[in-house]
Amino acid sequence: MKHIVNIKRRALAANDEAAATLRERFRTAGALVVNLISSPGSGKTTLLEATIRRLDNRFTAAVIEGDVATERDADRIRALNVPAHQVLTGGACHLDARQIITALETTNLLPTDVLFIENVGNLICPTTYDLGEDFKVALLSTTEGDDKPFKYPAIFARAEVTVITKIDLLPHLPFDLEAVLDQLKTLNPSAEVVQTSSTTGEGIDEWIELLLARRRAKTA
Ligand SMILES: Nc1nc2c(ncn2[C@@H]2O[C@H](COP(=O)(O)OP(=O)(O)OP(=O)(O)O)[C@@H](O)[C@H]2O)c(=O)[nH]1
Ligand SMILES: [Mg+2]
Repeated sequence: MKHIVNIKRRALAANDEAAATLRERFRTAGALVVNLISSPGSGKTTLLEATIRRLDNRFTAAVIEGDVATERDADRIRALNVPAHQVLTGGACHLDARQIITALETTNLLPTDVLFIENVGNLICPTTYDLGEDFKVALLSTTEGDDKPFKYPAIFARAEVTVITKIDLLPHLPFDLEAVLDQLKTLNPSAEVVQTSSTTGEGIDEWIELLLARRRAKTA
């Protein structure tokens, strides 16, 4: 058991080193880098599509997609004329910093104003892997249930921003929005919370403005 713990610690230390290299590279490029983390199907790629469609040249975007299999998510982004690189983990439940370095070497993603990294659909594994990002964004969809922040506290405590997605479905679901907001406040009092619907467009401008403000703060 002690042996396994040591191996995990060494892997995380190696990842931190690669993430520091990435962070410097992103700083030089002037790119805001956002690591999107949520369970499968909560709406990460759809939020990126809705964001790109509504951008109106407010910033340039590029995307790194992480999945166990298929190029489907990268293809969805490329269909909107935004550069995208697909990382295939072949089974691993998270992205690591070395995969991001390889993605940057393989595909022209920089310079860009905002680089989105859509992590592998999973609320647990991606949480501890630094990808050199400016901040993590947790997504929680209304269809997942209103008990999830307290059941998966690590990601909601670490994410500087939580996006509650599929807000258009609220009238049809037993989802206690106030209870979720209370849980988020307990886990991370300073986190920003945005409510979005990629179907109706609700909250997408607020999300874009949040990204713009954070990029301005980074490059000021
Ligand atoms: N009603 C509604 N459906 C949504 C919304 N956002 C996403 N969906 C639907 O949710 C499903 C999953 O969306 P994706 O964006 O593929 O989810 P994902 O988080 O990228 O999934 P993985 O990449 O597999 O982890 C799709 O059928 C979307 O159409 C929304 O705001 N409202
Ligand atoms: Mg996706």
